[in-house]
Amino acid sequence: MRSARGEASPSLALIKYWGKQPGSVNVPATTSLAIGLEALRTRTSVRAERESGSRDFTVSIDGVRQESTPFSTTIGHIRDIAGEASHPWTDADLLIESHNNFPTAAGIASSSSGFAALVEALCAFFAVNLSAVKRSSIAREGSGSAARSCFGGFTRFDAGAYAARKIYRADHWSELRLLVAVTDAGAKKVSSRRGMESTRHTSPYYTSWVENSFVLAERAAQCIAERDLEGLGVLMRESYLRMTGSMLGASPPVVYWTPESVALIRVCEELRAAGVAAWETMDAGPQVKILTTSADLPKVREAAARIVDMTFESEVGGEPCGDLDNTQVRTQEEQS
Ligand code: 2P0
Repeated sequence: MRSARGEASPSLALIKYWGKQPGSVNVPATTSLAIGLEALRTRTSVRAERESGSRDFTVSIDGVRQESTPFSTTIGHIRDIAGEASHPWTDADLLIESHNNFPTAAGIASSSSGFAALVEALCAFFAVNLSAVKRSSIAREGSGSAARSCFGGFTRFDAGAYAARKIYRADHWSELRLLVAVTDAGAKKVSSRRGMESTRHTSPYYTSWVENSFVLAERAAQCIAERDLEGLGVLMRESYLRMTGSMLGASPPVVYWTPESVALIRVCEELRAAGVAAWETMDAGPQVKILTTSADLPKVREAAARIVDMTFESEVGGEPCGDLDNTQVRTQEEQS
Protein backbone atom coordinates (compact mmCIF):
# COMPACT_ATOMS: atom_id res chain seq x y z
CA MET A 1 0.00 0.00 0.00
CA ARG A 2 1.09 3.56 -0.65
CA SER A 3 -0.43 6.60 1.04
CA ALA A 4 0.07 10.34 1.23
CA ARG A 5 -1.50 13.27 3.00
CA GLY A 6 -2.21 16.88 2.13
CA GLU A 7 -3.46 19.78 4.19
CA ALA A 8 -4.71 23.27 3.40
CA SER A 9 -6.81 26.03 4.95
CA PRO A 10 -9.82 27.92 3.61
CA SER A 11 -9.04 31.13 1.77
CA LEU A 12 -11.24 33.91 3.12
CA ALA A 13 -11.67 36.69 0.57
CA LEU A 14 -11.47 40.24 1.87
CA ILE A 15 -12.11 41.43 -1.69
CA LYS A 16 -14.22 38.96 -3.64
CA TYR A 17 -13.96 36.65 -6.62
CA TRP A 18 -17.46 36.38 -8.06
CA GLY A 19 -17.62 35.70 -11.79
CA LYS A 20 -15.52 33.83 -14.33
CA GLN A 21 -13.99 34.79 -17.63
CA PRO A 22 -16.37 33.39 -20.27
CA GLY A 23 -15.32 29.98 -21.59
CA SER A 24 -12.55 29.57 -19.02
CA VAL A 25 -11.96 26.98 -16.31
CA ASN A 26 -12.49 29.13 -13.23
CA VAL A 27 -10.37 32.03 -14.45
CA PRO A 28 -11.71 34.92 -12.37
CA ALA A 29 -13.38 38.00 -13.80
CA THR A 30 -12.56 40.00 -10.66
CA THR A 31 -9.36 40.44 -8.68
CA SER A 32 -9.59 38.99 -5.18
CA LEU A 33 -7.49 39.51 -2.05
CA ALA A 34 -7.63 36.92 0.70
CA ILE A 35 -6.21 35.53 3.91
CA GLY A 36 -5.57 31.89 4.81
CA LEU A 37 -7.33 30.81 8.01
CA GLU A 38 -4.76 29.11 10.21
CA ALA A 39 -7.19 27.37 12.58
CA LEU A 40 -9.44 25.87 9.91
CA ARG A 41 -8.03 22.86 8.13
CA THR A 42 -8.87 20.31 5.48
CA ARG A 43 -6.88 17.08 5.83
CA THR A 44 -6.88 14.73 2.88
CA SER A 45 -5.36 11.31 2.44
CA VAL A 46 -4.73 9.47 -0.83
CA ARG A 47 -4.19 5.71 -0.68
CA ALA A 48 -3.80 2.85 -3.11
CA GLU A 49 -3.51 -0.88 -2.45
CA ARG A 50 -1.48 -1.74 -5.54
CA GLU A 51 0.44 -0.08 -8.37
CA SER A 52 -1.61 -1.44 -11.24
CA GLY A 53 -5.14 -0.20 -11.71
CA SER A 54 -7.60 1.43 -14.07
CA ARG A 55 -7.16 5.04 -12.92
CA ASP A 56 -10.33 4.71 -10.85
CA PHE A 57 -10.89 6.69 -7.65
CA THR A 58 -13.38 7.31 -4.87
CA VAL A 59 -13.66 10.48 -2.82
CA SER A 60 -15.32 10.92 0.55
CA ILE A 61 -15.64 14.12 2.57
CA ASP A 62 -16.23 13.71 6.29
CA GLY A 63 -17.22 10.11 5.61
CA VAL A 64 -19.75 10.90 2.85
CA ARG A 65 -19.01 9.43 -0.59
CA GLN A 66 -18.94 12.14 -3.28
CA GLU A 67 -19.77 12.15 -6.98
CA SER A 68 -16.52 11.74 -8.87
CA THR A 69 -17.02 14.28 -11.68
CA PRO A 70 -15.90 17.45 -9.80
CA PHE A 71 -12.58 15.79 -8.94
CA SER A 72 -11.69 14.07 -12.21
CA THR A 73 -9.92 17.06 -13.84
CA THR A 74 -7.63 17.64 -10.84
CA ILE A 75 -6.80 13.98 -10.35
CA GLY A 76 -6.37 13.39 -14.09
CA HIS A 77 -4.08 16.39 -14.46
CA ILE A 78 -1.67 15.25 -11.75
CA ARG A 79 -1.81 11.64 -12.94
CA ASP A 80 -0.80 12.84 -16.43
CA ILE A 81 2.20 14.66 -14.97
CA ALA A 82 3.10 11.52 -13.00
CA GLY A 83 2.71 9.48 -16.19
CA GLU A 84 5.17 11.72 -18.07
CA ALA A 85 7.68 10.88 -15.33
CA SER A 86 6.77 7.17 -15.61
CA HIS A 87 5.76 7.04 -11.97
CA PRO A 88 4.95 3.40 -11.15
CA TRP A 89 1.70 4.26 -9.33
CA THR A 90 0.31 6.46 -12.16
CA ASP A 91 -2.63 4.17 -12.96
CA ALA A 92 -3.37 3.07 -9.39
CA ASP A 93 -6.95 3.05 -8.12
CA LEU A 94 -7.12 5.75 -5.44
CA LEU A 95 -9.04 5.94 -2.21
CA ILE A 96 -9.32 9.61 -1.23
CA GLU A 97 -10.65 10.66 2.16
CA SER A 98 -10.99 14.26 3.26
CA HIS A 99 -11.94 15.75 6.61
CA ASN A 100 -12.73 19.33 7.55
CA ASN A 101 -12.57 20.68 11.10
CA PHE A 102 -15.39 23.12 10.13
CA PRO A 103 -18.77 22.81 8.30
CA THR A 104 -18.53 21.63 4.67
CA ALA A 105 -20.17 23.44 1.69
CA ALA A 106 -21.70 26.03 4.01
CA GLY A 107 -19.99 29.16 2.70
CA ILE A 108 -16.76 28.74 4.68
CA ALA A 109 -14.72 28.11 1.55
CA SER A 110 -14.38 24.35 2.02
CA SER A 111 -13.90 23.98 -1.74
CA SER A 112 -10.84 26.24 -1.57
CA SER A 113 -9.09 24.21 1.12
CA GLY A 114 -10.49 20.96 -0.28
CA PHE A 115 -8.94 21.24 -3.73
CA ALA A 116 -5.70 22.71 -2.41
CA ALA A 117 -5.34 19.83 0.08
CA LEU A 118 -6.18 17.35 -2.69
CA VAL A 119 -3.47 18.80 -4.94
CA GLU A 120 -0.96 18.65 -2.08
CA ALA A 121 -1.85 15.03 -1.29
CA LEU A 122 -1.75 13.95 -4.95
CA CYS A 123 1.60 15.66 -5.58
CA ALA A 124 3.01 13.82 -2.56
CA PHE A 125 1.45 10.52 -3.59
CA PHE A 126 2.82 10.67 -7.14
CA ALA A 127 6.09 12.33 -6.06
CA VAL A 128 5.32 15.17 -8.43
CA ASN A 129 7.45 18.20 -7.65
CA LEU A 130 5.58 21.29 -8.85
CA SER A 131 6.04 24.97 -8.01
CA ALA A 132 3.39 26.57 -5.79
CA VAL A 133 2.22 28.59 -8.79
CA LYS A 134 1.72 25.43 -10.85
CA ARG A 135 -0.12 23.75 -7.95
CA SER A 136 -2.27 26.86 -7.66
CA SER A 137 -3.14 26.69 -11.34
CA ILE A 138 -4.12 23.02 -11.08
CA ALA A 139 -6.17 23.65 -7.91
CA ARG A 140 -7.95 26.49 -9.73
CA GLU A 141 -9.28 23.99 -12.27
CA GLY A 142 -11.09 22.30 -9.36
CA SER A 143 -12.33 25.52 -7.75
CA GLY A 144 -11.34 29.12 -8.38
CA SER A 145 -10.80 30.03 -4.74
CA ALA A 146 -8.57 26.96 -4.27
CA ALA A 147 -5.89 28.75 -6.29
CA ARG A 148 -5.49 31.05 -3.27
CA SER A 149 -5.47 28.21 -0.70
CA CYS A 150 -2.24 26.91 -2.26
CA PHE A 151 -0.52 29.69 -0.30
CA GLY A 152 -0.83 30.75 3.32
CA GLY A 153 -0.80 34.34 4.55
CA PHE A 154 -2.13 37.13 2.34
CA THR A 155 -2.90 36.23 -1.26
CA ARG A 156 -3.95 37.91 -4.46
CA PHE A 157 -5.68 36.33 -7.44
CA ASP A 158 -5.80 38.70 -10.40
CA ALA A 159 -8.67 38.81 -12.85
CA GLY A 160 -7.64 36.82 -15.92
CA ALA A 161 -4.85 34.98 -14.09
CA TYR A 162 -4.40 31.20 -14.04
CA ALA A 163 -2.88 31.12 -10.57
CA ALA A 164 -2.94 33.12 -7.37
CA ARG A 165 0.14 34.45 -5.59
CA LYS A 166 1.23 35.24 -2.08
CA ILE A 167 1.61 38.95 -1.41
CA TYR A 168 2.61 38.82 2.29
CA ARG A 169 3.44 36.24 4.87
CA ALA A 170 1.08 35.92 7.83
CA ASP A 171 3.43 37.86 10.11
CA HIS A 172 3.05 40.96 7.93
CA TRP A 173 0.00 41.82 10.07
CA SER A 174 0.03 39.49 13.01
CA GLU A 175 -2.62 41.13 15.22
CA LEU A 176 -5.44 40.40 12.74
CA ARG A 177 -8.06 37.87 13.82
CA LEU A 178 -11.09 36.48 12.03
CA LEU A 179 -14.22 35.26 13.76
CA VAL A 180 -16.62 33.13 11.70
CA ALA A 181 -20.17 33.31 13.09
CA VAL A 182 -22.05 30.26 11.82
CA THR A 183 -25.75 31.07 11.39
CA ASP A 184 -26.55 27.84 9.53
CA ALA A 185 -24.12 24.91 9.38
CA GLY A 186 -26.14 23.05 6.72
CA ALA A 187 -24.95 22.72 3.14
CA LYS A 188 -26.11 25.55 0.90
CA LYS A 189 -28.81 24.95 -1.70
CA VAL A 190 -27.18 26.94 -4.51
CA SER A 191 -23.49 26.20 -5.09
CA SER A 192 -21.09 29.09 -5.61
CA ARG A 193 -20.52 27.87 -9.11
CA ARG A 194 -24.18 27.94 -10.05
CA GLY A 195 -24.79 31.22 -8.21
CA MET A 196 -21.81 32.82 -9.94
CA GLU A 197 -22.78 31.68 -13.42
CA SER A 198 -26.40 32.65 -12.90
CA THR A 199 -25.30 36.12 -11.75
CA ARG A 200 -23.05 36.52 -14.80
CA HIS A 201 -25.76 35.45 -17.24
CA THR A 202 -28.83 37.11 -15.76
CA SER A 203 -27.96 39.99 -13.41
CA PRO A 204 -28.05 43.47 -14.95
CA TYR A 205 -25.69 44.53 -12.14
CA TYR A 206 -22.99 41.99 -12.97
CA THR A 207 -21.00 44.23 -15.35
CA SER A 208 -20.97 47.11 -12.87
CA TRP A 209 -19.86 44.73 -10.11
CA VAL A 210 -16.93 43.50 -12.20
CA GLU A 211 -15.89 46.99 -13.37
CA ASN A 212 -15.98 48.40 -9.85
CA SER A 213 -14.14 45.45 -8.30
CA PHE A 214 -10.76 46.52 -9.72
CA VAL A 215 -10.76 49.86 -7.90
CA LEU A 216 -11.69 48.11 -4.66
CA ALA A 217 -8.89 45.57 -5.08
CA GLU A 218 -6.21 48.20 -5.75
CA ARG A 219 -7.27 50.36 -2.81
CA ALA A 220 -7.56 47.35 -0.50
CA ALA A 221 -4.08 46.12 -1.53
CA GLN A 222 -2.74 49.51 -0.45
CA CYS A 223 -4.54 49.24 2.92
CA ILE A 224 -3.08 45.77 3.49
CA ALA A 225 0.38 47.12 2.65
CA GLU A 226 -0.09 49.91 5.22
CA ARG A 227 -1.92 47.71 7.79
CA ASP A 228 -4.82 50.17 7.69
CA LEU A 229 -7.68 48.15 9.18
CA GLU A 230 -10.35 50.84 9.00
CA GLY A 231 -9.53 51.59 5.36
CA LEU A 232 -9.54 47.87 4.55
CA GLY A 233 -12.75 47.30 6.51
CA VAL A 234 -14.66 49.93 4.53
CA LEU A 235 -13.50 48.36 1.24
CA MET A 236 -14.29 44.82 2.47
CA ARG A 237 -17.87 45.88 3.17
CA GLU A 238 -18.17 47.53 -0.24
CA SER A 239 -16.85 44.37 -1.90
CA TYR A 240 -19.17 41.84 -0.26
CA LEU A 241 -22.23 44.10 -0.37
CA ARG A 242 -21.72 44.96 -4.05
CA MET A 243 -21.14 41.27 -4.80
CA THR A 244 -24.39 40.54 -2.96
CA GLY A 245 -26.10 43.27 -4.99
CA SER A 246 -25.07 41.51 -8.19
CA MET A 247 -26.46 38.22 -6.80
CA LEU A 248 -29.75 39.81 -5.82
CA GLY A 249 -30.12 41.12 -9.36
CA ALA A 250 -29.92 37.61 -10.83
CA SER A 251 -32.97 35.80 -12.12
CA PRO A 252 -33.95 33.94 -10.02
CA PRO A 253 -32.24 35.99 -7.28
CA VAL A 254 -29.36 34.30 -5.45
CA VAL A 255 -30.05 34.88 -1.74
CA TYR A 256 -27.85 33.26 0.92
CA TRP A 257 -28.63 35.48 3.92
CA THR A 258 -30.64 34.45 6.99
CA PRO A 259 -32.21 36.77 9.62
CA GLU A 260 -29.21 36.00 11.86
CA SER A 261 -26.85 37.20 9.10
CA VAL A 262 -28.55 40.59 9.15
CA ALA A 263 -28.54 40.66 12.96
CA LEU A 264 -24.77 40.06 12.92
CA ILE A 265 -24.23 42.85 10.40
CA ARG A 266 -26.10 45.17 12.79
CA VAL A 267 -23.99 43.92 15.71
CA CYS A 268 -20.83 44.85 13.78
CA GLU A 269 -22.22 48.34 13.14
CA GLU A 270 -22.88 48.73 16.86
CA LEU A 271 -19.42 47.48 17.77
CA ARG A 272 -17.76 49.89 15.35
CA ALA A 273 -19.85 52.76 16.74
CA ALA A 274 -18.45 51.83 20.17
CA GLY A 275 -14.90 51.95 18.83
CA VAL A 276 -14.39 48.18 18.41
CA ALA A 277 -12.74 46.91 15.22
CA ALA A 278 -15.42 44.64 13.71
CA TRP A 279 -15.45 44.55 9.92
CA GLU A 280 -17.78 41.94 8.54
CA THR A 281 -17.77 40.11 5.24
CA MET A 282 -19.91 37.36 3.73
CA ASP A 283 -19.53 34.85 0.94
CA ALA A 284 -21.80 32.38 -0.84
CA GLY A 285 -23.57 31.40 2.35
CA PRO A 286 -25.27 32.88 5.43
CA GLN A 287 -22.21 32.91 7.72
CA VAL A 288 -20.78 36.26 8.79
CA LYS A 289 -17.00 36.56 9.04
CA ILE A 290 -15.73 39.39 11.20
CA LEU A 291 -12.23 40.79 10.81
CA THR A 292 -10.88 42.24 14.03
CA THR A 293 -7.74 42.49 16.12
CA SER A 294 -6.43 40.26 18.91
CA ALA A 295 -7.20 43.10 21.36
CA ASP A 296 -10.84 43.48 20.24
CA LEU A 297 -11.56 39.78 19.67
CA PRO A 298 -13.10 39.20 23.15
CA LYS A 299 -15.69 41.95 22.54
CA VAL A 300 -16.50 40.60 19.08
CA ARG A 301 -16.78 37.07 20.47
CA GLU A 302 -19.15 38.18 23.22
CA ALA A 303 -21.35 40.13 20.78
CA ALA A 304 -21.49 37.29 18.22
CA ALA A 305 -22.43 34.82 20.98
CA ARG A 306 -25.63 36.80 21.55
CA ILE A 307 -26.77 35.76 18.04
CA VAL A 308 -25.17 32.39 17.22
CA ASP A 309 -24.03 29.27 19.08
CA MET A 310 -21.20 28.25 16.78
CA THR A 311 -18.13 30.35 16.04
CA PHE A 312 -14.62 29.74 14.81
CA GLU A 313 -11.68 31.99 15.42
CA SER A 314 -8.46 32.17 13.50
CA GLU A 315 -5.25 34.00 12.94
CA VAL A 316 -3.95 34.58 9.43
CA GLY A 317 -1.84 31.66 8.21
CA GLY A 318 -2.81 28.35 6.67
CA GLU A 319 0.29 27.21 4.81
CA PRO A 320 -0.55 24.08 2.82
CA CYS A 321 1.59 20.98 3.12
CA GLY A 322 1.78 17.46 1.78
CA ASP A 323 3.82 14.36 2.49
CA LEU A 324 4.16 10.74 1.66
CA ASP A 325 3.20 8.62 4.64
CA ASN A 326 6.41 8.18 6.67
CA THR A 327 5.71 4.63 7.70
CA GLN A 328 5.22 3.76 4.07
CA VAL A 329 8.49 5.34 3.01
CA ARG A 330 10.32 3.47 5.77
CA THR A 331 8.72 0.21 4.75
CA GLN A 332 9.76 0.70 1.14
CA GLU A 333 13.29 1.61 2.19
CA GLU A 334 13.47 -1.43 4.40
CA GLN A 335 12.30 -3.61 1.54
CA SER A 336 14.87 -2.31 -0.93
C1 2P0 B 1 -14.26 34.20 -2.88
N1 2P0 B 1 -16.32 32.88 -3.27
O1 2P0 B 1 -13.55 35.08 -3.38
C2 2P0 B 1 -15.70 34.14 -3.36
C3 2P0 B 1 -16.59 35.08 -2.62
C4 2P0 B 1 -17.62 32.96 -2.66
C5 2P0 B 1 -17.92 34.39 -2.54
O2 2P0 B 1 -14.71 31.83 -4.34
O3 2P0 B 1 -16.92 27.82 -9.21
O4 2P0 B 1 -16.14 27.69 -4.74
O5 2P0 B 1 -15.39 26.53 -7.75
O6 2P0 B 1 -14.58 28.59 -8.87
O7 2P0 B 1 -14.26 29.12 -5.61
C6 2P0 B 1 -16.56 30.55 -3.86
O8 2P0 B 1 -16.52 30.10 -5.14
O9 2P0 B 1 -16.28 28.73 -7.03
C7 2P0 B 1 -15.82 31.79 -3.84
P1 2P0 B 1 -15.77 27.88 -8.28
P2 2P0 B 1 -15.68 28.83 -5.59
O10 2P0 B 1 -13.85 33.43 -1.96
